[in-house]
Amino acid sequence: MGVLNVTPDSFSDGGRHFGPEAALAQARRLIAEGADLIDIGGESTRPGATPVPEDEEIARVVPLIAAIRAESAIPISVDTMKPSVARAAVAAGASLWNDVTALRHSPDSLATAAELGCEVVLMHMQGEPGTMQAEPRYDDVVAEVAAFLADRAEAAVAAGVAREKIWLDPGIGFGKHMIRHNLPLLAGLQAIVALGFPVLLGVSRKSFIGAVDGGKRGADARLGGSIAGALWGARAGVAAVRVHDVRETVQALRVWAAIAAAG
Ligand code: HH2
Repeated sequence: MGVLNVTPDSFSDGGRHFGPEAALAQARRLIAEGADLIDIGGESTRPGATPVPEDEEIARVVPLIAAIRAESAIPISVDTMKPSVARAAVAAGASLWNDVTALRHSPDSLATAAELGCEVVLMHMQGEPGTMQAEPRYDDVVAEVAAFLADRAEAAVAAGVAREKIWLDPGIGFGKHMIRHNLPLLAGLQAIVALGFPVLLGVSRKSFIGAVDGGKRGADARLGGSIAGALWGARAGVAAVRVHDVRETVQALRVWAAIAAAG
């Protein structure tokens, strides 16, 4: 899954693809580099990001989805917590709703997902985007994230979302201490995969990579760690990895798979 943020302030690529021309050019690049899916977001989830009104978010993502759909059949997901944005995105050609709140943001979220009939990613987050990194706490991060995701999947099914449309995501970096929570959660990823749904993993350019690497270097200097995370996820059986650097990740996954197949 290639990431395309049409925001001025995303932590990883903020502002770079903000204009319509630049965004479409980046979508073409992600497709050419081997993405199987493009995730389009119009509101940053990083702590301190400015909230985006829904009409503005729709104006950012919908024309881009329509423009990609006009020239490519690649599946498109929309990264939003707002049901109205998901609805507009699906009408424009998106087939997956990627919701970092696991359909908890609005009282309409569950019913809208059921009505749209699209695939949904239910992601784990402790707290709210603005404050989630203030003081995250877990007794057993793997068990708590797994229990939350199982619970949200059941809530979605109870609301009418088809079981086979559901993806789960442990939400690396969302309400998790960089080292004490993200690393054990990644180490225990198989417990999330064992829940029986396809798992999406997003580690690309995240801060914990900088923390492990001992420095405060920026998001651009985290490619090696991002690839390590993607390969770790593949080994644990995740169905997709959400990445900014598609070409390098595809190559790494192809080499890993070729070696595995030769054994
Ligand atoms: N991470 C980010 C945003 N959306 N969605 C899922 N399902 N999983 C993730 O790990 C995930 C996500 C954060 O990364 P990015 O989009 O680069 O930054 P921002 O939220 O600042 O736009």
